[in-house]
Amino acid sequence: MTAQDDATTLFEQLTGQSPDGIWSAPGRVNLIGEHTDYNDGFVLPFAIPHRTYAAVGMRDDGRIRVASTFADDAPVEVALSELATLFPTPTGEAPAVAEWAAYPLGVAWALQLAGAAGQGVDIAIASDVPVGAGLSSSAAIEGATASALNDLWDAGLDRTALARIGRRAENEAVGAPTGIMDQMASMLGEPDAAIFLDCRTLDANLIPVGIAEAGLAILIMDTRVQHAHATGGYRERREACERGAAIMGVPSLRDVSVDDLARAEELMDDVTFRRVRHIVTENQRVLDTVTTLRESGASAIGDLLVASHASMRDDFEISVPELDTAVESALAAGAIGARMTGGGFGGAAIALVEQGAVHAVSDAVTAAFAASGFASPHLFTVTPAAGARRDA
Ligand code: GAF
Repeated sequence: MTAQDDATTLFEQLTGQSPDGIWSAPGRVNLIGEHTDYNDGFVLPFAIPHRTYAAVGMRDDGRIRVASTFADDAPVEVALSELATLFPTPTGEAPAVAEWAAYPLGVAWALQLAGAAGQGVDIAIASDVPVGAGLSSSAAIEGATASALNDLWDAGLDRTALARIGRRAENEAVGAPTGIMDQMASMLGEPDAAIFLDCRTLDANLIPVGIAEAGLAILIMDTRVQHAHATGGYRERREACERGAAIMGVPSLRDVSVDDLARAEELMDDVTFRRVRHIVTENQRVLDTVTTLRESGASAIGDLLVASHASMRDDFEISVPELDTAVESALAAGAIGARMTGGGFGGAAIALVEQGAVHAVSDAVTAAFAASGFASPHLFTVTPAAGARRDA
C-alpha cells in the first residue's frame, strides 16, 4: 500500500465515504544554507520523492476533523468557528490539541486569518516522509492540507502565499519558531532542480542540479536521532542571531557581510560571534554553491558542503556525534562532500557520492555507526521531486 492508498483507506474508515479529492506535498532536503532562512538569507533546498497525502471530503456542519495513520491518538474534531479559540499557542506552551493535529488545524486557522472560508471538512493524512529526520515531515503536512483547503474553499492563494500559511501554522499553532525554507521547498519543488530562495524577498529560482547527469547521487543518512524545533536549541540559536544583528545595528544577519566579521568579533561575546559567523559564511557558501553548480556542475560543490558542516559543528554547534560520524565516514569512504541537513540536534546528513560508490559509502557509514555503538542509520538516495499538487 502506498501512502496515498493509506490516506484513502483511512478516510473511508473515518467517514464511510470516498474523499472528494487527494492532495499531497513532499518533504525536502537542504543542499546548503542552514539556519539562514530566518535571518533573511539564502537557502538551496530541493523537494524529495517522499510525500504526505491528505484525503479530504466536505461536510455540511461547519466542523473540521483530522485523522492520521502516524498518530495513535483518536481523530481530533472541532468547529471551524472554534479554531480561533485554540490558536495561537502561547510561546513556550504545547498546543491545546495533540501536536500532530495542530499542523492541519493550524493551517485551517491560518487560512481563516488570510480571509479564506468554506465548508467543514474531514481530512485523513498518511505519509512516507520519515518523521523527526530533518526532512520536513511537518512542512509536507502543512503543504498537503493548505493545497486541499485552498482548492476546496476556493481561496485562490498562490504557492508562496500557501507556504506563508504553512509557516504561520508551524510558528503560531505548533509553536516552533522556524523560517520559511521548508514550506517554500515543499510548495515549489520541481524534478531535477533545487530552489535558490532569497528568504528576504521570497524570490525563488530553480537551479538545475544535474546530479544524475554528473553520475552522482545524494545519499540521505538518517541518524534516527529524533529532533524537534519547538524545543530549546533551535530557539536559542535564533535568539543568538537576533542578538548579533542588534549588536551590528542591522535588521537581520543578511545585512552583515564576510568583510564585517572582524568588527563583529570586537563587538560581541565569543558564542554570539560564532553564531553570527556561521550565518554570514553560510550565506556566502549558498551563493558560491549556486555559482559553482552553474559554472562547473555538481561534482565541484563538495568542498562547500564540507565547509558548511564544519561551520555548523564548530560555530553554530548544532551537530551531534551521530551526524559527525555520518559525515566523516562518508567522506573517508570517498564521498565528494557531506554535511548535516536541516535544523540539527539530530536528524539526517547528506552525502554527494559517485553513483557507483553508493553501496561502498553506505556500508562504511553503517560500519562506523556500529563501531561507535550507535543505532543503525537509515540510508537511502533521493532525487529532486515535484512540489505540492492535487493527485486525485
Ligand atoms: C528547520 C526549519 F524549519 C527551517 O526553517 C530552517 O531554519 C532549518 O531548520 C535550518 O536551516 O528545518
